[in-house]
Amino acid sequence: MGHRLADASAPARLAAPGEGIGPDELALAARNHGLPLETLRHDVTPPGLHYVLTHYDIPHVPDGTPWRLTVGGRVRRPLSLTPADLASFPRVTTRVTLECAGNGRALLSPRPVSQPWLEGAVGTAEWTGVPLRLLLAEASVRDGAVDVVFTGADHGVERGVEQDYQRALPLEVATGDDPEVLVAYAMNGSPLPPQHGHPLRLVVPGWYGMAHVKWLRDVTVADEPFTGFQQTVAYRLRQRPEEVGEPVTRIAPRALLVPPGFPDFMSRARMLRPGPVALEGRAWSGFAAVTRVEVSTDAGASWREAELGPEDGHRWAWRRWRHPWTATPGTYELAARATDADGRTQPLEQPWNRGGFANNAVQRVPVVCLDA
Ligand SMILES: Nc1nc2c(c(=O)[nH]1)N[C@H]1C(S)=C(S)[C@@H](COP(=O)(O)O)O[C@H]1N2
Ligand SMILES: [Mo]
Repeated sequence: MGHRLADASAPARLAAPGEGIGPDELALAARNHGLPLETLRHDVTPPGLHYVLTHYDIPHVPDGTPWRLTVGGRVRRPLSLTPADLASFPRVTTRVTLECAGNGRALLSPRPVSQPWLEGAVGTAEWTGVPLRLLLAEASVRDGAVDVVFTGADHGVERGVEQDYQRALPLEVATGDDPEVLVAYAMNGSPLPPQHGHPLRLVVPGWYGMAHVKWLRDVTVADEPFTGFQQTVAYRLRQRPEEVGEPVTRIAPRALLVPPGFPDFMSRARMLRPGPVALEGRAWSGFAAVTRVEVSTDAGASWREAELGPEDGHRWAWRRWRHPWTATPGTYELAARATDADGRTQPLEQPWNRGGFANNAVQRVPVVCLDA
């Protein structure tokens, strides 16, 4: 008797009311770690602290493994490039804040059963590589192209569907220069680490993580919209499983606080002593520059303007913000809220969707200020 894959593409499950994180979600959470929020203090996230998300296995690609990036489909000159060939193209370094579309999922109710992110699925790195538009120009895209499909070297099964990890971008995004999409071969000045896509990955500044295909091995220009699992089944905003849904694309604005004071080991509850406290954190948006961050120390009843740090030419990276506060004994709920140049801001209560995507509800940080 043979073994077959179960129900192709059954809808993802929602947790029952009060159902805790199960062993499957724990296994995912232990593989795919978030950014410890105290490390929001770094402008560029040090290696190993950047969040990681991998649907299947991390491919084993030791140094010296032959690797080819093929560029084909509706092009006049198909390419087959080694990582060394890529080094002969112009090199660009861009500081990019990357966030998983599922960040905040585990805080939703009902909770979509998947990688159970709290708020740490974010990190900022300096990515170095070749602008994708130059590779596509070299390959010479033919008329009639609509999508560019990116394939990673990792393979697995998701909801009964066996697949290579694949995502597409519309042609105008793939060939655009704002943002400029990169085929990256370095992170923070070193070759990509295994978990971040060694030897090559896509970087799509301003877009949620799922677009940044790791272990990139093929780029195919297509004359029809791509209908792969990660494009049309996963990563859609839906209320009900049968809806087509809107695609998940750019990163919604979000501010996060560096949790002040010191934590309780088990509960992570924060404690601090009376006196001046510099509330600080980071804010970003994939749509337009962050122009405003407000801070609340009374659970969102009142808000005060935080001081925003300089953009310093890093449009696609998070911005620092700060707000001085003097703590007196008592309990507080801290919150921060970002607004971008298009006027997009963060909701106090999250509008729900089945996949738990693009949850940018305001973070809440309960703190206790002790008696001296
Ligand atoms: N090949 C491949 N690329 C991938 C993924 C994957 O599972 N396989 N996961 C995507 C998702 S959902 C996210 S959030 C980002 C995470 O990138 P990071 O692990 O470098 O932070 O990679 C994206 N690229
Ligand atoms: Mo993700």
